[in-house]
Amino acid sequence: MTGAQPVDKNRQLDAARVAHAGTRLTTDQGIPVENTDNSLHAGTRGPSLMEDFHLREKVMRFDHERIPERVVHARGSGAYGHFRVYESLARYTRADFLCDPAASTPVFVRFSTVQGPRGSADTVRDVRGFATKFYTRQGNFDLVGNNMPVFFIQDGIKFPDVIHAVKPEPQHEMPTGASAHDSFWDFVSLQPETMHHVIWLMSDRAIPRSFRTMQGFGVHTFRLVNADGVGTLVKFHWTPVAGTESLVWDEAQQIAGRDPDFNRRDLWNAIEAGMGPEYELGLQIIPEGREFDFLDFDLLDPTKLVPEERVPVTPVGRLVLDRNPDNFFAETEQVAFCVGNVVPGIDFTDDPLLQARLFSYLDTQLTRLGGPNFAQLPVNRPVAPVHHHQQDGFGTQQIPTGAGNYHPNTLGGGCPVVPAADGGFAHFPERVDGHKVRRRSETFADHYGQATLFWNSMSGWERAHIVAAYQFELGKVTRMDIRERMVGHLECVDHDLAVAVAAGIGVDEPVKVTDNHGQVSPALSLTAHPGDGVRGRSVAILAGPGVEVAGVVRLREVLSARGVRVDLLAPSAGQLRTADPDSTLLPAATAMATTASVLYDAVVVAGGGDGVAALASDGRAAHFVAEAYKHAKPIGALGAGVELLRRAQLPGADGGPAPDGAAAGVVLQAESGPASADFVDRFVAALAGHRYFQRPLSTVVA
Ligand code: HDE
Repeated sequence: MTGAQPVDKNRQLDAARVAHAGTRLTTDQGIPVENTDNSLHAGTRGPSLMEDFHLREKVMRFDHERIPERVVHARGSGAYGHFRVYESLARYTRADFLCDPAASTPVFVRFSTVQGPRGSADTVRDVRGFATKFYTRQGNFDLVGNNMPVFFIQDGIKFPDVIHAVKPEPQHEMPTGASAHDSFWDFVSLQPETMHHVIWLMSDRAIPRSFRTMQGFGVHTFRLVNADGVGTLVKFHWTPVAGTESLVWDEAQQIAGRDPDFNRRDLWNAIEAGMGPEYELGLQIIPEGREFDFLDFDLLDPTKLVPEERVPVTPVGRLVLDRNPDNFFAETEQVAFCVGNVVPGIDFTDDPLLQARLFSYLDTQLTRLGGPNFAQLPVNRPVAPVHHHQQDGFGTQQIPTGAGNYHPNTLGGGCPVVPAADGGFAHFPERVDGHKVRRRSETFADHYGQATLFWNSMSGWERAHIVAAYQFELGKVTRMDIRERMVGHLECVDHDLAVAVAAGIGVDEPVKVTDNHGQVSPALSLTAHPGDGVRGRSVAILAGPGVEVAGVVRLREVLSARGVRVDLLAPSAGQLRTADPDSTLLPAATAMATTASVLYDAVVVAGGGDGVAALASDGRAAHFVAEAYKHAKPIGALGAGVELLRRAQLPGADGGPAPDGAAAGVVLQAESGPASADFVDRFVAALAGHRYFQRPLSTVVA
């Protein structure tokens, strides 16, 4: 402990907040401006004058608005929140914020994609960053993780290679926000250690429905150290309270065009609606003495996870995100995460990827944020007091006072002091010896076993999506030798997987060379984390003029009360004419043309003969329903609304024999009138189920 009192990060930020309400326009120097619409020129048609300091300052400031974007993770969205540990973890760590269940630690979290630039779409197939800055009383702790528990490479020296390969190709800077191109797969096919992470990337984990519904992982093995100096190895896990949910690929691609800000908007809106996301922090705890218990992989190898069935995840605390930033640039863009920001009680391991990161994050901020004083930016500033003899440089915002800017000193009263005992960060005195070598450990040698474990642990629909993703990505690779090499690697993962992928990309069926080890880790499936209901989902109610109000109102009430966003969509915007006397009960409708089924989690067709006839005569409504069905989403229909499902040609909706699974997630009420309690219950249950991949064709098109 530093002895510091807790400081509210939000209050600290007040010092930097500027409000313009009631103010007058000035220059940067505070000089009142007389006119900002016309530059100063000699005569109304004459040349501009050099002395126009307002023009020159205004344009100069504009010219320099951009700073270099992050070389990776450029596209991001941030939010503030707080974290609290459930019970003291003093047994394992002396990190104050992990030992005090009464302490609420302020945090800033930034979610991101990796490949695309700042303005790229949210829903591309990619890894998502999940970086958390804890402003603890002992200084900042940055947990800079991803939404997948493993990484592409084992050694940080390969990071520039994997990133060059996945980023747009240098000759033409294409493609944006995609790994489906030659250079990525060329690299991957030559670097077998990538196989485990790549199969995660081909899974639906790479297209999360929302930042609210994805897991986070610290990836590396870290070390906690308690007050007695005893170390414990840990893996960090974030588990979303809302459950793990993803989009389907066809939908993700469409959203990239319809609403490239889909995930960012979802996070912002959820927080504005008071329904910010929550995540549970969990630890896989491995005593130092058990480091070598895992004979099939090395805890220092970041391409490997520790199966939860072998070391369970212990829930230790909860993170809540509840406040949007005031300004995107000042906060979300300027936040600087550094893997080396750890507090006493949290330490590193010799994972060679982690070790390289310890250099990179500090270094990259110099270019991105223009100098060494980035820790003084409001979003980066610790709530713990900061005192040292580091000084000067671009953009310093502090005014050090007094003498003695060195240590030791007497001119400054010896301050700031380094106390002989207590408190300071002491690195874990791990014993190290060995020869200087550029070689990987033999214990890092297996590149396929955990890719097989992941494949074995998937449900049927998850496997179908993985095969389709490999086919899509490799199908875009122009070089046949790269496709063939990849099928060779997949054969080492699983024969059926390799055969299925090869069949879609024009590569000969591979000869069986490997026996699948048959091991499974159920926790790896998306289905393992079902979440806590329907909060945060969105439902479109389709209605036309002549809609039966009674059907819609109750459903809307129940859904809204459960935190579901309900939008009324109609052929044209505005107040709908209704079949009932009380039309005021309906909100103004949004025009269907301005939105799409891919932007909703579910759709309900309202009843009322005239209304449904109007919808049926507008091709968009049937398309809306058919597309939602294809994407395996819950569908409801009330009274005459059932007719639209027939128009949309949903399997079985014409009254004929329904193929197996066709009715899954489809909730109907044949009678007109109010939505019955039974209908509402069944629809809410269907909505909680999220997707119905047992429907015929859905896994193929998705
Ligand atoms: Fe990063 N990474 N990374 N990374 N990373 C950056 O830092 C780097 C790695 C991750 O929202 C950069 O400030 C190297 C693993 C996230 O601001 C840069 C290596 C994991 C973010 C950098 C890795 C990550 C970054 C770019 C291999 C998951 C976004 C700008 C040794 C555990 C943080 C910046 C934010 C950002 C380097 C590997 C996650 C260049 C050299 C493994 C979430 O410093």
